[in-house]
Amino acid sequence: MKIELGPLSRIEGHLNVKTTVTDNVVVDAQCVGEMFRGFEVILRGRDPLDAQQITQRICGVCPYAHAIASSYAQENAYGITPPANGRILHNLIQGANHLYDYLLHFYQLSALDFVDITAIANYKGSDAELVQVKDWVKAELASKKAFPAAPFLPRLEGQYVKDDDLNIGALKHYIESMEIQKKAIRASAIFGGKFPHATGIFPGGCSQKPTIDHISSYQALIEQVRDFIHQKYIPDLLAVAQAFPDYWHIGQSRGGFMSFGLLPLTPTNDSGMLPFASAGGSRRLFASGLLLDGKVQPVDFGLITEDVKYARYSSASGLKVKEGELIPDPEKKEAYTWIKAPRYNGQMVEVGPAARILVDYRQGNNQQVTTLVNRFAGMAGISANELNSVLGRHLCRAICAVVIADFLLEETERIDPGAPAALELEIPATGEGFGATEASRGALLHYIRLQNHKIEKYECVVPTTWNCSPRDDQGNPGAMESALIGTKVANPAVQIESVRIVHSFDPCLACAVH
Ligand code: NFE
Repeated sequence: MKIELGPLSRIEGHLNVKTTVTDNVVVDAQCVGEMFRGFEVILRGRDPLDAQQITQRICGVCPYAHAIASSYAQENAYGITPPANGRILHNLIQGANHLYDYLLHFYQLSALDFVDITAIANYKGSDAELVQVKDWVKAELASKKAFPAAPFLPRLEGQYVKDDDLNIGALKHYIESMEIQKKAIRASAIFGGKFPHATGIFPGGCSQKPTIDHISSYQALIEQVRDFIHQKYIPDLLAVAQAFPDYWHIGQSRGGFMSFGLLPLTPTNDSGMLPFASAGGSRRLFASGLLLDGKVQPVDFGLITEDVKYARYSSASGLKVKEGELIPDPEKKEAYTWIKAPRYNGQMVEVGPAARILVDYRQGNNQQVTTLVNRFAGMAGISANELNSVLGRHLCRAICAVVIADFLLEETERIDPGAPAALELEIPATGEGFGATEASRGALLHYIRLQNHKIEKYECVVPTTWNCSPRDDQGNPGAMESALIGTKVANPAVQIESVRIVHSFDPCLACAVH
C-alpha cells in the first residue's frame, strides 16, 4: 500500500513523505522537497556584504544561523577575527534564537502529536484563553469539516496522553510559550536589530554597541525564558516521554551523526577548519565532530559532497562543496525531490539536536551536557544510544536549551561595554572561506569565493538538506527516510507514528531546498 503523508502540517515549507506499507510496516519512504529556491544563483556577482543579509531570507525561523554562518565564512575569507565583544554579541543573538526555536518546535510544531487537544472539552476553569480554545475546537469538531482549521486541528487518529490535567496544562503552556518565544527573539533583536532577518550581524562583529541598558534588558528577558524552560518545558517534555516510552525506540536513523559545534568561546576566524575538542580542548560551547560507529573524528569540509541522482538537477553528481552546481531539471527521470543528497565521505549522517548532544557527550567536552544526559537518561531508563529516537531528539533540544540559557547569561558578564563590537571591513579582491555553525536543526555550512571584490561562488549545505536527503547515487536513504523505514504503524492510512518521526526532525523545507 502506498500512502502519501503530505502536506505535513506544523512544519516549515512543503514537505511530502511518500511511504509504502506492507503488513503494517513502512517498507519504503521517500522525502520529497516540493519547491525550488536558488539562493546560490541569486548571490552570484553580488557584493559579499549582501551575503549575510540575503542568506537570512532563506528562512524566517533560523535566519540568524544563516547570518552567522555567512559572517564566519566571510571572516575566514577576509582573514579577520572579530573583537571579543563581536564574538559575544554574535553568540547572544544566535543563542537566543535557538531558545525561541526549541520552544516553538516543542509546543507549536510537535506537542499536539502527543497531547490530546480534545481534552479541552472537559475544561471547567475560567482561564479566558483556554475557554476560547475550548469554544473554537468544539465548533470546528462539530462542523465535521474534512479539513478543520489549524493550529489545533486536524488531530490524527492514535493514542494520546490520557490525563486531562496534563493535557490541559500543556495546552496552557502552549499558549504561554508564545509570549516566552517573543521574549527570546526580542532579546536577539536587542543586538541584531530586528527579527526575523537581523540587520546588526556582520562579518567581524555586530553594528549594535553593547550598552549597560542593552545588556540588562537582554539578561532580564533571557532569565524569564530560562525560568520557563525549567518550570514548564522540561516537565512537559518528561511527562510526554513518560506517557510514550516506546518512542525511545522508534525513529532511529541508520547512519552517523555530525555536528559543527556551536557558540565559540574565544574570537576565531577558523571556521575553515573546525576546532576539535578531542585534540586539545574545544573552543565552542558544543563541540564539533563526526560520530561514526561510536567514535568521534574531526570534520573535514573537503569530504562533503552532494549527490543528485534522485534530485531534480542536471548538475554533476558527487561534487564537493567548493565545486557545487545548481542546474534545475524539473522533468528529470527517477528524480523525486528538489533536495540534494549531502554525504560525508560517502556516509549518510543525521544532523540536529541529537547529533549536537551525542558528538559533545562522546567527547566529554561540556560537563553540563554530560551531567544532563546522564541525569535524564537515568530518569528515563535509557542509555545515550537511545537519544537516536523520536524522544531522544526532543530531549536533546531541551538539554541544548538549558545549557544555552545558562551560557548566554554568563556571556553577558563578559561584555566590555566601552570596547568595540565590530571591525572596520575591507573586502579583498579574491579569497575564499568556509563558515560553519549549528542552526537549531543542525550542521550549517556556508562557502564563499570572491573574485574582483564580488561573490564568484556561494554554496550553502543546510541541516534539513542532510536530514531530508533523498537516496544517494548508491541508492542509500537519507537520515529521515532511514528512520521511517521499518516503523510499525497501527493504521497505514494515518501513520501517526511516521508523522511523529518526521516532526521529531523538525524539518524546514525552505532551508532544505534554499
Ligand atoms: Ni529554515 Fe534552518 C535551521 C538552517 S534548517 S530552519 O535550524 O540552516 O535546514
